[in-house]
Order: sequence, then structure tokens, then C-alpha cells
Amino acid sequence: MEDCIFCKIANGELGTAMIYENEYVAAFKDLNPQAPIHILVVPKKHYENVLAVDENDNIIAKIYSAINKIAKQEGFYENGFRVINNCGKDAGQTVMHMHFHIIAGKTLGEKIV
Ligand code: DGP
Repeated sequence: MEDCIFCKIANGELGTAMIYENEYVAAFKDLNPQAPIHILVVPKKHYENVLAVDENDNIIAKIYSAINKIAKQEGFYENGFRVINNCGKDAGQTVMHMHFHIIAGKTLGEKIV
């Protein structure tokens, strides 16, 4: 999609360093990290948010499969981590290309944020 920053990043147009990448998914560091490890996992295809995912589409499984691999690759598989997806206005979604935050590298506490 034209003028979508995460489309451009995910498809390699901006030369962003990738933490993980496959045919469907790209993962890169968040610009504004909230923890020692803060990675964004996005589909290469544009979806505005999770509401745009059809029940027959397996992109969410592909994203979680990527998260599993990233956790092993980046060394936080054993200690655990949090995955956050903001959907829409009340959740504070600021980039309108579906993305999943992986937050790790410290004890996160019981609250969501
Ligand atoms: P959300 O509130 O869930 O829409 O979070 C969007 C996140 O995207 C936010 O943590 C900052 C990050 N972000 C925004 N623009 C860029 C960018 O150009 N590059 C990277 N790496 N991250 C970005």
C-alpha cells in the first residue's frame, strides 16, 4: 500500500535491518523501545489491523510461528516475553499496518503496560 511505512520497511524499500524475515513476515526493532528487547513483527502484505484478517487466512499463525523462531534466535525463549497487538483508536494504534510488539529482556510485571 502506498505511503504505508511498515509496507516499505517490510518489503525492504528503506534498508531497515531485519531481525527475522521470511516470505510472509518481517521483524525489526521498534523505533521507540519500551524494554531492552522490543521487536515489531509485521506481515509483508498490508492489513490495517487484526479486523482485516479473514477466518481462512493463516497470517496470524505465520506471525506466531515467526515469534517462536525469533524468541529462540534472540535468546528470550526461556525467560518469557509479552506479545501486544493494538487494534484501532482506543488501543492507541498509531501505525495502520497490523503489527505485533514483542517485549522482552526484563521482568514485565503483571499489568499489560
Ligand atoms: P502502535 O501504537 O501499536 O501502533 O505502535 C507503533 C509502533 O511503531 C511504535 O512503538 C513506534 C513504532 N514505529 C513507528 N514508526 C516506525 C518506524 O518508522 N520504524 C520503526 N522501526 N518503528 C516505528
